[in-house]
Amino acid sequence: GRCWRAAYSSDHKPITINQKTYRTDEWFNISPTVLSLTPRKLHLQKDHPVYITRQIIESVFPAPTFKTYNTLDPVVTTHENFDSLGFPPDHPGRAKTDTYYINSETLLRTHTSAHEAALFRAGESPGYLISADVYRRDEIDKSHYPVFHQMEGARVWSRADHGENLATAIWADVEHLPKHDMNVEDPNPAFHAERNPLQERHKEEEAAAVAAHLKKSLELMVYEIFTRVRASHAKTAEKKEKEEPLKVRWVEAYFPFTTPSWELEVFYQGDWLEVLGCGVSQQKILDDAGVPEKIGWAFGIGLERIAMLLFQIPDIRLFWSSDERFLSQFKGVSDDLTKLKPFVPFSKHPACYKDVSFWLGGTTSSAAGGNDRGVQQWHENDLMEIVREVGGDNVEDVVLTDSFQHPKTGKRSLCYRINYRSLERTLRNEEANELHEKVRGLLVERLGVELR
Ligand code: FA5
Ligand code: MG
Repeated sequence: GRCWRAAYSSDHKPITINQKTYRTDEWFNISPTVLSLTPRKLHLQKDHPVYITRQIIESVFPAPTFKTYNTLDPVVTTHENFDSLGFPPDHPGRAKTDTYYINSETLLRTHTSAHEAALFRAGESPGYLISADVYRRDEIDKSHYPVFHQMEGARVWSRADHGENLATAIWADVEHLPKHDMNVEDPNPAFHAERNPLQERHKEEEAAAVAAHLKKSLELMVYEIFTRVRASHAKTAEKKEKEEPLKVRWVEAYFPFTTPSWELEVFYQGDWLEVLGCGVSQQKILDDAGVPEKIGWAFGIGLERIAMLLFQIPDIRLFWSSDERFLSQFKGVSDDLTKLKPFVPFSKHPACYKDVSFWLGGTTSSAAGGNDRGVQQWHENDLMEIVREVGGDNVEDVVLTDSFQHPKTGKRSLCYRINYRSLERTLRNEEANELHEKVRGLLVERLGVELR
C-alpha cells in the first residue's frame, strides 16, 4: 500500500487551498479526498439542494436586519475557531483526531462560529447570516460527512439604544414575528442554575426575551421549510391526508460561546434528528468584539440536515454526487421554488457488509495521538478516516459491533462492521474485498493494531 506518513506527514510541503498557499508542519492531517472538496462550495452552486436550502432559510432572515456573508474562506486560525469562542485549551474538539489542521495554528474551520467575533466587530447591521463549508473528522453514517455546510445566524440589540427598556424592545420584536401553528415540545426552563445558567450581566427578563426571539425565529425557519415540503407533496401525491404531522422539540445543550443554549431536533425517518445548536451569546465575545453594550443570540444549522428533510434525501453522500440522476432533479428550482419536489431515489444497490476485528496496539499511549508508528492512542475517528480514504463514497456506514478486554493481558479487542454500498452502481464482492483488504492493511500500518 501507499505510505501515508511520507505522503502527508513527514515532508511538510506547503499546500494551496482556494489560491492561497500555507506552510504545513507535523499537525497537518488533511486527506487528499477532503482537500479535493474545498473548491466545491455546494452552497454557491445554483440549483444544488444545499444552495436552495440556503436560499429558503435566508428568506426567513431578511435584509437589512440580516447581512449575508457566503464567501468567507474556510482556512481560519485556532484563535478564531476555538479561543475567541471560549473553548478551553484542552477541549476535545481541538484534537487532531477531530479537526483537520494545516499547521499548529491554522485549520479548516469546524463551524461557522469561527467568524462570529469578526462579524460582531464589523457590526454593520443588527444581524448576520454566514453560509459556508465546514470540516470535521467524524463518524460515518447517513447523516455525517467530513465536509458539510452550516449557516450561522446572529441578532443583537443595543443597550445604548434602549436603556432600561431593553427587554420591552426585544419583546416587541418577538410580537412582530409571524405566527406558526407547528407543534413544539419545549419542556425546558428558561434557565437552569447548573445546566443552563443565566449570564451574570443579563437581567432575567432580557435574556428571556432574547431566548424567546431566538426560538421563535428558528421555529419559523423550520415551519417555512415544512410548508415547502407540504406544497411539494400536494402536487405529486394523492395521499395528502396520510402526511405525518411535523414534530419538533427543544433540548438543552452546551456551547462554550452561548448560555443558556439549546438544540432543535426534528422527528425524521423514525428518529429525532438534531438540526441546529443555538443560544444567548456569551457577553465575553461581544466585549472582545468591542460591542459590550450589545446583547443577542446566535445559531448554527447543518444545511445538509435541513436539505435532507426538505427534499427527502436519504443519504448525506448524495450531496457530493455529480451523477445527473441526482443533479437533474433540482434544475430550475433556485429560480422558481414552486418547482420544488421530493427527491426520487435511484434504485438502491445491494449492501456488502465486511467485519474487521483487531487488538489495539500496546498499552502505553503517546499524548498527541502521535506521529510515531505503532503504539498510539486509539481514536475511532482515525479508523473512520482510513475507511473514507480507501472507500470514499462507497462506504455507507461503519458501526462498532463488539468490544471487550482480555482478562489476562488487559488488551482491548474491537470489531467494526463496514457496510460497502455505492449509491450509483452495484459493487462486486471482489471490489468490496479489495477495499476491505486495503483498510485492514492501513489499520495495521498506521494505527498499529493487531488483526485477529
Ligand atoms: C456547532 O457547530 C455550533 N457552532 C452551533 C452554534 C452556533 C451553537 C451558534 C450556538 C451558537 P454542532 O457541532 O452541534 O454545533 O453543529 C451544528 C449542526 O451542524 C448540527 O446540529 C448538525 O445539523 C450539523 N452537523 C454537525 N456535524 C455534522 C456532520 N458531520 N455532517 C453533517 N452535519 C453535521
Ligand atoms: Mg451538536
